[in-house]
Amino acid sequence: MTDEGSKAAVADKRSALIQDAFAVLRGNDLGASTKPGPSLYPHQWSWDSAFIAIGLSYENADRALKELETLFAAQWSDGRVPHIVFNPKSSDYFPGPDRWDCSSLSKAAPSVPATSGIVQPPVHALALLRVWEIQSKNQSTLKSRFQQLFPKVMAWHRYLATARDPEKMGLITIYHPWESGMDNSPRWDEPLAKIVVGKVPPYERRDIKHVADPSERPTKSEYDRFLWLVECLKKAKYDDDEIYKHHPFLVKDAFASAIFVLASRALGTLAEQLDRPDAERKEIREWEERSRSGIMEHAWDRDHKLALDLEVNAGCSRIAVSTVAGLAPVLMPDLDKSILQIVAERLQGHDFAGNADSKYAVVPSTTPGTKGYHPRAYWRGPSWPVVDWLLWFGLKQNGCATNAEKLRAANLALLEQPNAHFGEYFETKTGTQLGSPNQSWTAAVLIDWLS
Ligand code: 2M8
Repeated sequence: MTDEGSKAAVADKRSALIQDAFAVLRGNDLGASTKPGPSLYPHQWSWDSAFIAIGLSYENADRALKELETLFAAQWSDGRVPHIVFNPKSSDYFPGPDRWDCSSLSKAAPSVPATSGIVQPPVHALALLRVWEIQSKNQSTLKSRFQQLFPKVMAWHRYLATARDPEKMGLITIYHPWESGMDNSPRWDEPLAKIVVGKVPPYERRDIKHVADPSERPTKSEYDRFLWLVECLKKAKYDDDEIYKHHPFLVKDAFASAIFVLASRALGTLAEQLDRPDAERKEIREWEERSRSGIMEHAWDRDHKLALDLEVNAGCSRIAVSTVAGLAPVLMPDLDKSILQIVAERLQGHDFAGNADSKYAVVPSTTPGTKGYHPRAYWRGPSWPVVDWLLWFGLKQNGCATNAEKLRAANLALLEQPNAHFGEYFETKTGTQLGSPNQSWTAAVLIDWLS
């Protein structure tokens, strides 16, 4: 085949893949929101919907905004955005709305729709800005919808900057591994091991019925801990002050905090575009700056060359585990050049994308060989394309175009494999698709990468 011919073949293959990705999003469409996966995840998930909105915005701005509007319609009156908004038509997920019991325990929770009582990483402002930019030609028509969403996203950031950071360290405290989005990461093994599990009401797991190999999912003992933490949050009636007094799992999440920096920058840009008052812009700048310094001062570990999480209940000591979350500084815009160089080298090095055993130069969720590493288990080793998308975005915005392109190319090669099926995650050694196939956020980031 000539050069021209092979270029055209690649272009054809990619445009077919984009169409397949849109078909995944349509297949998971619940009408006004999108489920993360066809059967494993039947409700709306907070950070999934942000990525999904980005993907949708290439085809349908109205539907992309609807995705975020639906999520924010379920926002609590204290500003928190719940990690799950339950789809009343599905009962095939555990823990469901009855187990969370939010609206009867907390006045801040909406009674309809039913939601969970915890949060996920705050990528939403970044998504909103991307939708705004992707739809640059339709901004005047769409502006009023952005104006309506804006104060809700402000309230969300304010909640995180206050209730979730009472120490004003610039680092967001999470109450549950599910809040990190990296549920079963070895990042949480140490704090979880210290928890004395009390009486957990009986339960039946649904997740293990929906995956080919249940051993890839969290173990029974991990699930008991997850559910015990839910019981503790219920006992505190989801009240942040109460939770802070006694909760057995309080961790300053470095990755979520870096996302907060990135998202606050995006929110600031939107504030300008939407002519928001100066006082709001100032508040946003303060959030960004406080978290930026907090990460470098408290989480950045010079010896490990990684940002580490802090265990509040252990005097804010650092949890030294080598996972993808340690690369968090790269998500912060205008990162100091010397730190950027260190993090970019770490990212491309043997602990991460440069691992000699990997089939594609994608980033493992946990460094191979680390205590708690498992090549096929949930957040313990496999690579998540959506996380690589965030790292790619961080590299790009910090001027590391070549490294960013390497990461994008590796992910595209992975996702173009005939058996990739828009997998939720992938084994790095073999490139095997794991978890749920047709995962919405994988389709969404592929659309963004190829559009
Ligand atoms: C996974 O989390 C849920 C609990 O929230 C689960 O395991 O059931 C995580 O990968 C999380 O980051 C993601 O948002 C969710 C849906 O894709 O699945």
